[in-house]
Amino acid sequence: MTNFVGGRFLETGRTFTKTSPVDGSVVGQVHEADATTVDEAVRAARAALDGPWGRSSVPERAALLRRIATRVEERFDDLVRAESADTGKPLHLARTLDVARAAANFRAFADTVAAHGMDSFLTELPDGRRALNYAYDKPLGVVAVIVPWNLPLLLLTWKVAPALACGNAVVVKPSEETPSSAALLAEIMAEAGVPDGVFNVVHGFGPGSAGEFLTTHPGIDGVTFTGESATGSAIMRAVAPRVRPVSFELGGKNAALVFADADLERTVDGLARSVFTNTGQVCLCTERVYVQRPVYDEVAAALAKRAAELRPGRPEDPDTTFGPLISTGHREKVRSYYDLAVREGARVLTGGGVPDLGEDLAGGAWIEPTLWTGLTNTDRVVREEIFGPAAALIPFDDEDEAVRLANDTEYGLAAAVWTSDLERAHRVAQRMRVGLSWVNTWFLRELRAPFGGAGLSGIGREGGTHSLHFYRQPTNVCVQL
Ligand code: NAD
Ligand code: 6OD
Repeated sequence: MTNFVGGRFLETGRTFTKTSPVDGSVVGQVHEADATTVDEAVRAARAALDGPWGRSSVPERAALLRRIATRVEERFDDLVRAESADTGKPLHLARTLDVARAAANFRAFADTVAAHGMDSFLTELPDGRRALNYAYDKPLGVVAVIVPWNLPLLLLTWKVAPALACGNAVVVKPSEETPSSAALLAEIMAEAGVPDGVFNVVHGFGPGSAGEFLTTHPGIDGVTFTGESATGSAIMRAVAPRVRPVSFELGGKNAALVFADADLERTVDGLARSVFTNTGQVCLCTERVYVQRPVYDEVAAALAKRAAELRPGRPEDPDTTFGPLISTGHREKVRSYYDLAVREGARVLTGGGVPDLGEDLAGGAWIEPTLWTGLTNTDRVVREEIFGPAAALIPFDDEDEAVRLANDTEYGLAAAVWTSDLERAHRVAQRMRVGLSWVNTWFLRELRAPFGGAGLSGIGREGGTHSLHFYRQPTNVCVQL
């Protein structure tokens, strides 16, 4: 896999090996961008902004985004295979979640930008002077886009689509764990007619590699980042000397609140999805399940049954419902939390270890879906983000206690409230200190709604016009009449 700079596919002479988390086999060699390559990418982006792209109109850009979406759909199966090869996720998940959303992201932001107007004011001063004030939108400029490995294409396009819609040029750094779909997207961009330099891809790692070279480059005008909170903090420090804006979607330690009046079948179904989807590697996944005491045992038993029914296996097997973690390195982190939970006094309801899936998959990053009881909010496994298929079930007695427990975290990304009491649903959803509260559902997305987090979970909001706020610089023009 090569870098994509100024419309050219670039080898760098230094490669790293991407391996499959399914069985440890080689997926491919990736050309790591050095400081010179990153510099070329930033310069190519700047040159694009100084050329015709910098004067492009909103209808032209909206049409381009729709062409990209169409091309994504035409190369749908290639993208599904690439995404699944890097992550090990079941093909059907890559199809229905990741790649479907990539096309949807481009269409959604084509619509959003086309419908978006600008502020204007007729100013009338007491001394009789009158003026027309309007806000003229300019792009932010050269935007660094840095994304993680869990939903690689979904998260990358969620940023690139609004950035291009607003007329920016981007330098994208995908995760070192998931270079393949970004490499394919570079081909798609060229095929769709995106001008040279508008979309650039540099591969590599974070510190001492492409990530750091990009965030410390003086030519970037802002950074949009999705990943760990600690990485966000490092990126803030990197851009601080030049005071560049950042947009951050960071980690989570999301709570589900299950009230005794909930439809329990639907609730357990939703909980199973929210704890185990993508092997728990979605920032929105539930890792804390607070259950009202009268239904606690019933919910715990039903959820454990759902965990036991998950079927690990190769991504192309239609019966597979559960993939591996992203890497054996990440598995070590998740496993250390499994061990810590036991030391902290957890009762392991199900899972808790590494499964034996036979010789064929022995080189993979497999882990068991896991549920614990017996933990409290003071335990580290209940406070720190694990980013794996594991959750602690904790009982509560009344609404106030549930809200207090759920909000007792430094994170603030998402919550899910399960209840059939309409007033309670709204009341509790609004009391959650998060960017997004779901009621009786999970990961149901409206792409125009604000998306983001409070506290350690991020800075800013994405989605619809909220994304436009980061990627545009409104300039006030005041005309005396
Ligand atoms: P990560 O922070 O380790 O890496 C994310 C990206 O940042 C990668 O491309 C990596 O190479 C790069 N990077 C790492 N250090 C860097 C540095 N010092 N400078 C510049 N770039 C650097 O995150 P990850 O392990 O890839 O992803 C998992 C994390 O992402 C979890 O914490 C998860 O909650 C979070 N996440 C959040 C959201 C959200 O929307 N809030 C979405 C997905 C994932
Ligand atoms: O759905 C989205 O738009 C989004 N940003 C999801 C993030 C998922 C985190 O892993």
